[in-house]
Amino acid sequence: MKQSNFKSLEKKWQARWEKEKIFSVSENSKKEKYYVLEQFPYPSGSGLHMGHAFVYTIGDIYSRFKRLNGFNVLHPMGFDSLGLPAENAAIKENIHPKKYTDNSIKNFIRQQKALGLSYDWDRSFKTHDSEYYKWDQWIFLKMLEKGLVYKKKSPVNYCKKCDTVLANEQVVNGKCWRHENTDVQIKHLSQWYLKITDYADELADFNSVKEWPQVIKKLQKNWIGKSYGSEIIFKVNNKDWKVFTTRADTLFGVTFVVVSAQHPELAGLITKENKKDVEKFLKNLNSVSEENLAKMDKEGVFTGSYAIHPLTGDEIPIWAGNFVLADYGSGMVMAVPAHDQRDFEFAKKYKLPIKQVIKQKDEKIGKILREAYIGPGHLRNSGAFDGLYYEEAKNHITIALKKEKKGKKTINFRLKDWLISRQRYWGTPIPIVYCDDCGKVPVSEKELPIKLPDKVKFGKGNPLESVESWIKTKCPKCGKIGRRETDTMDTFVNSSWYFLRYCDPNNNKKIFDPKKVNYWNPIDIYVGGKEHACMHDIYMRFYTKFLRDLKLLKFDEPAKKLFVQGFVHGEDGNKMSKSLGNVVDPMNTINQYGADSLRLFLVSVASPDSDFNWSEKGIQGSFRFYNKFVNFMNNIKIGNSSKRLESKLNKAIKLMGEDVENFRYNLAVIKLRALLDNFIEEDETGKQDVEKLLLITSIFMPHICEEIWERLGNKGFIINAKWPEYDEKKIDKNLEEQELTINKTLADINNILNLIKDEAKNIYLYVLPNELKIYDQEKLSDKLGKSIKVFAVNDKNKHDPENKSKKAKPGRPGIYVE
Ligand code: ANZ
Ligand code: ZN
Ligand code: ZN
Repeated sequence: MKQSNFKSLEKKWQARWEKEKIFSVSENSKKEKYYVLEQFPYPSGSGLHMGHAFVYTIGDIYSRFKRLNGFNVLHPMGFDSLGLPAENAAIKENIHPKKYTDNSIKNFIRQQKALGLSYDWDRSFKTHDSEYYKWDQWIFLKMLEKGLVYKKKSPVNYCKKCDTVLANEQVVNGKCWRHENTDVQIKHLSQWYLKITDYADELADFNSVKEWPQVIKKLQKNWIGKSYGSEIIFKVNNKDWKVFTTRADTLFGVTFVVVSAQHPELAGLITKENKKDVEKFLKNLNSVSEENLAKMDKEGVFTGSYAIHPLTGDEIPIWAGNFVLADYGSGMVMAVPAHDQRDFEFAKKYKLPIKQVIKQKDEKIGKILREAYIGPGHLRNSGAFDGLYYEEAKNHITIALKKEKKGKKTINFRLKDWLISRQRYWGTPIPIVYCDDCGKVPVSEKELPIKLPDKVKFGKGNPLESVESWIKTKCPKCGKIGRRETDTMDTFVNSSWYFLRYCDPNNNKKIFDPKKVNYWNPIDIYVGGKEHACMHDIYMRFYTKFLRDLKLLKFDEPAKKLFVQGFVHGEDGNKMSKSLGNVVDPMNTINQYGADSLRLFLVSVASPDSDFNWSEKGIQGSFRFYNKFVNFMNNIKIGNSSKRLESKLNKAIKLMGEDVENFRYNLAVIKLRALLDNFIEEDETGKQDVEKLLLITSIFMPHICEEIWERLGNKGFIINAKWPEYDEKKIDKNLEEQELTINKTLADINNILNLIKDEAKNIYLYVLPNELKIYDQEKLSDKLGKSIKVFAVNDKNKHDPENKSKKAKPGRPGIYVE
């Protein structure tokens, strides 16, 4: 076997894995199940990029590790193939999105196979297959049945470039998530929503996803934004206007209320005298995103109306303001300028009264506030509640309000319902028919799937709107001709439940067999990107809870553990991008160095959860290791292993197992490299020990290990063998400690050499007499590349002009250089 034939060798093993369906699994197994999943890709025309190769390698190593450790491992792959990028790309290249997508998927599969990924390909599917999206539609109908789907007209985010509306989650700093330079516009449109907020409380509870990374939980927590507070009623012209506040204790400090400039009932508050002013204000208003609420200039205008304070009965002026969100709480706030900075700025600007109701420590009465006081304190200026500590007062005041039916405790969420309407072609059709007589009518389950029509014209607007023959259909209720909904669903709908379909991918009677799904799920380890924290990761949790409530699932959360991988940047440290010319194509690398070397390189630079830069030197280093490994195996002399090697091997098996289990692949690779050197240093090695080395290497470099495994006379695949057990008794602790001591000493010497800029010719070590046998003069000189003389401290003939031997301590020799 020559080193250079890695190409044919990798192809050979990929073909054999495929032919013998090595990675296909079933529920009928005595082994314990384990579900490893990497987020499935959107199959773009440009094929696999290095980031994909990285994520899949991370999952693949884990999957192989668990298999070798005796688990029944499900490791599937599919394609998230609906969505706007495919439609845009197809338009650009003037081919049909279906053709474009199918071609891309073929290419993707070829590349994934070239990486040696251990997928059960029989379970693969693509979401643009109507046999898949049929079940998106089915879930939609089920949600509709349970009151979790509605259509409403409201101000929505719209991206000109995407030519469609966006979900709240898809707006980042006021810009489109796909078009970083495009401001999102506000349009008033009637759109379909999924009521994810019904699950807000459960989604904000992370007890059953304790093992998810802290960062993800924190991002989700902020996004869901659970606030405990009170709802307080202010009467306006005898109508109830509610406000949401987290500071009921400041109720007596309210000096005005502010209603959102976008509030649908604002018009009813504007008096004749103020109409002109308000209109002028509204005309000049810019749309506000939540993130810059704190920074922006607070502006407003008096409406002319007054609200009645629920406890004092005072008349409180009502203003319209740009810093109040229409869709948070009730869209109106009670303003307490003394204790809220936004209100403070507003009051200063419009010369509104400021009334302090929380006493500051060491407060000088009458001192003018320079900014709002938001700290703790006791109440004052608050009637019967004076003297109460503010936290307590929240409760007391709310209870008092409740007695008079003027308020109550409540919880508010920042999370909004999920806007799923998209005015584009390449998505799941929404199964609704509009009938003049019956209104919005759901299609019956029997009619599913509502397939996308093939023949459409791309150009301006939603292509579906032009397909009259598809739009015109019988009303499912009365049979008269009605019109199909032309909005399609957000693609995140497709990925919200795909992990379940892998468990029963070909079921054409049901969404899936619950028995199969409940066997494999929840996912044991889910590998994916941090950017999905507040989108896919939350949607998937929502769908899981909904399907559980339909009694289809027996678990509450989709994944026990989530592993968030880092980014692979270009050699220059920038994000890989065509315009920077720093893109490295995994296929080129595979052709040049082989998949085994690429896989090894991807996990050896850094811990897989941190970012790292591509490095040509690095991949060459991995390739060198590969060749060293092959060389060693080619020239191996089978015999008996030394005690030293056995110690090294057992220790490596133990530690590498722990490293891999905890995703410290980079540390495992360091140990693997050292272990190979230990093997190479020996004259001969036991056959079983070589096999153990192969087994632990095979999770990183599966192809070459299968090859050598077979050559050593093993029947069957290495992936069907067992991860070696280690024998603690064979680990020689003394030896390990001695080597550690020697390495420390060498590091000390190197430090000294660095200090004196390496001009030394001779190095002398003074060691305690009982340690003399540890410090092998020859080996040390070899390792350092300089001559070293070792003396016992009590050696009368030693050369020691500066009396450094006095400095020797156990495990820490005295050092002299000249
Ligand atoms: C009075 C008050 C006094 C407030 C005070 C704060 C400090 P979180 O924690 O994010 O839930 N608020 C309520 N509805 C709002 C809306 N639609 N747009 C903008 N702000 C709104 O914030 C709750 C607080 O945000 C509420 O408590 C309210 O101001 C404001 F010294 O009420 B507070
Ligand atoms: Zn966009
Ligand atoms: Zn009808």
